[in-house]
Amino acid sequence: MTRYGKLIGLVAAGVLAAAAAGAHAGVIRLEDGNTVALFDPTAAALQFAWYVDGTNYLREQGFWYRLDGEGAGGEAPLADLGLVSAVPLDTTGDGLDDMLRLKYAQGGLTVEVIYTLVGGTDGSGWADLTEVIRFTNRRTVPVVTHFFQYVDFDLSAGGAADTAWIHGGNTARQTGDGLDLAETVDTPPPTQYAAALTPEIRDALGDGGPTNLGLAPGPVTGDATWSFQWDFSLPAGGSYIISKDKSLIVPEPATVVLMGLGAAALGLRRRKR
Ligand SMILES: [Ca+2]
Ligand SMILES: [Ca+2]
Ligand SMILES: [Ca+2]
Repeated sequence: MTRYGKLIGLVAAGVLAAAAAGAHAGVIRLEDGNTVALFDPTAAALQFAWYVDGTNYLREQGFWYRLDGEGAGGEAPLADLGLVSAVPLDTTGDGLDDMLRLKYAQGGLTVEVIYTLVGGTDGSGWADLTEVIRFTNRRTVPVVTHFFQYVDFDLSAGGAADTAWIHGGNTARQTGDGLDLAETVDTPPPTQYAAALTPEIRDALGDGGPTNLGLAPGPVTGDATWSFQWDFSLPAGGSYIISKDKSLIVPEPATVVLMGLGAAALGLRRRKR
């Protein structure tokens, strides 16, 4: 290799390394048992991966907000409020972070998000993620808030054959390829909600105008997504807390074993014949 060739090689390697670091800048990884969750606190797709037993089932989960009388009138990703801090924590003492505390703030309005990830044993196909969102208004006037959670899971291959629906006014369900996902809002139930095929809801949140989800429980089948919307007035000096739990269940190993036994029995019968 010529001197110039070497130089170009070194520069190219440096550029690639910098690009790789840039792509991963700010990414926070939570891990527990059989599960890994990846977050980018400054992106609209705040959580962009959720692996259970080595397979990623999440394309995007993010929060959006609209404040009456502020901004351009449409919804903005939570990151637009301004990230103050992002602190991963290891609460189980195994050396792996399993909790993430995020804090966003703007002009006396603070939004804190706390994620807690709990995995199952390897191969169990079970994992759980809880989210607590706390709003605090330190302004001297009330803040009329519209807050959205947008979720795009892909359970079947490419997410093309999933079914999603909202039931009981507070639970989102999604199934596909034998997988079962449930997200329950423990408190308070959303004011509005929708299940729809991608990219309908995501486009509405990003279109610059005010969006209200109405009550559209589905079911929808295809590349399914869903969204919850909370409408509330945060009094001066007041706070508001949303608490949610999401769990993903792959068919239980016991079921798989029984299916395997059934297939073996069938094979035995065939051989006897
Ligand atoms: Ca841990
Ligand atoms: Ca909108
Ligand atoms: Ca999807």
